[in-house]
Amino acid sequence: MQGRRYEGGFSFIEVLIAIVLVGIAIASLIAANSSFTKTNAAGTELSTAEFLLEQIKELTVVLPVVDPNTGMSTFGPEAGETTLADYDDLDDFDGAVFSPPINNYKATLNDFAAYTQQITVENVSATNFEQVVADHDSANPQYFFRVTVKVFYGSKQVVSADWVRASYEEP
Ligand SMILES: [Ca+2]
Ligand SMILES: [Ca+2]
Repeated sequence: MQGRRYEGGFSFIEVLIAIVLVGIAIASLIAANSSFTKTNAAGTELSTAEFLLEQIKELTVVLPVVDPNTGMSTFGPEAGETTLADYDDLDDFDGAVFSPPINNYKATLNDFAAYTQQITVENVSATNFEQVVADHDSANPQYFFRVTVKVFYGSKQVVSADWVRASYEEP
């Protein structure tokens, strides 16, 4: 009796089980592929945002912390500095929003128009960089500046980084 079962080939139940197993395998392959695609897209978004953050860092790191002409008398763009091309010190970038983003030569990157760079420059306490103090406070001058750059994809923040720079200019 046992021999006969194998001679007769696969039973209907066996074929059904095989079909179900193959179906499950295909479905999980498709699911794995789609989650890989999603992960990959998130990776591209992250590396693009990090690149755009780095552009701001490279652009501002070569600029003096306070204006070469007016020193600490103005926080933000000086009078007459109305466009990005005029910005010549770090605090000129306080509150700047670039959408489309810019590169380290101040050129607009239209290919990344979905991204936005947002920059904040703040005076921080010399003894605690987490403590924000008044901008260019002449009564209690602080020489440390914290730069925060956030990069958004649409309205979603993708990356954020901050660093501290010091000015040794007289207030
Ligand atoms: Ca300036
Ligand atoms: Ca300035």
